[in-house]
Amino acid sequence: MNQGPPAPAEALARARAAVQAAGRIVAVTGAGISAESGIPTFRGAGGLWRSFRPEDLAAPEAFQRDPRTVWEWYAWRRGLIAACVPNPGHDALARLALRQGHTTIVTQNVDGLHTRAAEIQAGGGDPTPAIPVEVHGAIDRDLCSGCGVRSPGSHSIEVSSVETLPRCVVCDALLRPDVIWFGEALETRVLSQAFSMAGQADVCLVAGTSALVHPAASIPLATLEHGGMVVEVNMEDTPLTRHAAISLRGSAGALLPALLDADDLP
Ligand code: BJW
Ligand code: ZN
Repeated sequence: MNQGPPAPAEALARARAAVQAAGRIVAVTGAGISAESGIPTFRGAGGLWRSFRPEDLAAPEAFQRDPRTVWEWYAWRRGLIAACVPNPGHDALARLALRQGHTTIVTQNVDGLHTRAAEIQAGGGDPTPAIPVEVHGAIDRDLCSGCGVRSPGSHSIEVSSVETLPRCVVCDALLRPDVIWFGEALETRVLSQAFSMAGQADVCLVAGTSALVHPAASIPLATLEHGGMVVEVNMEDTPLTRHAAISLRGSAGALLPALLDADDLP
């Protein structure tokens, strides 16, 4: 994988100093942090939206029109994600949250890799401080399209016809993956928690997101309004870059350990 140009040492040193001095930190992550685990991003070269149309797969109207095709895509992604493991970027964030105590991880990702990293890095201890706020849901969970009940998702979904798709045991309506599609509201409690944490943070560390999808893309702005700073880790510029006090260009898997793993950090 192209790791991009090396991050200038001076920017990295400034970012490390900012993290070190911060009382509260919020980390906002996107698909780029899981790219090095083998999970495709959405936009850019090799992104899912290069091969699939979001309006056919990630919209409630698509599910109403053709639930079989939507389930086919999500069953494929569930299998792909289940075979992936957290990478050094997830691990470094989990270690920071576990040792610092005032770090919140907010992720747009539905892949569950932050949670798996938290469990691994906690090493049998309590992973709770590193369990993320998942603003776009979780691909491994089902949501009833009728009564809204949630249940663990299956990995053996028969997608050959609508008749074989999973149904709710309570109301018999079709189940769907418990993720947020375009045009759907994010869960109020979850979104408030994300904005509240960002609004109290001294540093908002934004890693691997194109910062194009709202309202998640606005979460770092709450840190700026509070007087904190944004540190961005990405392979390329995004709409957030002009708001970032420090931009580190390169891969999250290389940069996050370099930024966060140090004996002298909190
Ligand atoms: C690396 C790297 C490496 C690569 N290291 N970096 C305001 C303005 C304009 C539009 C809107 C607006 N407000 C709302 C909208 C509409 C819409 C929207 O934002 N559209 C824009 C795209 C134009 N938003 C919505 O519809 C949202 N709902 C909503 O607003 O509801 C309002 C409402 C209120 C009340 C009642 C009813 C409605 C919902 C958005 C849901 C998004 N869903 C998806 C799919 C989730 C399920 C699934 O996975 O299947 O979420 S779309 C997809 O995009 C997914 C992601 O979470 C999300 C963000 O993508 P992300 O994570 O940023 O990934 P990429 O691929 O875009 O970027 C990867 C980045 O990583 C790149 O920058 C790379 O450079 C970088 N990278 N490798 C570091 N190794
Ligand atoms: Zn139901």
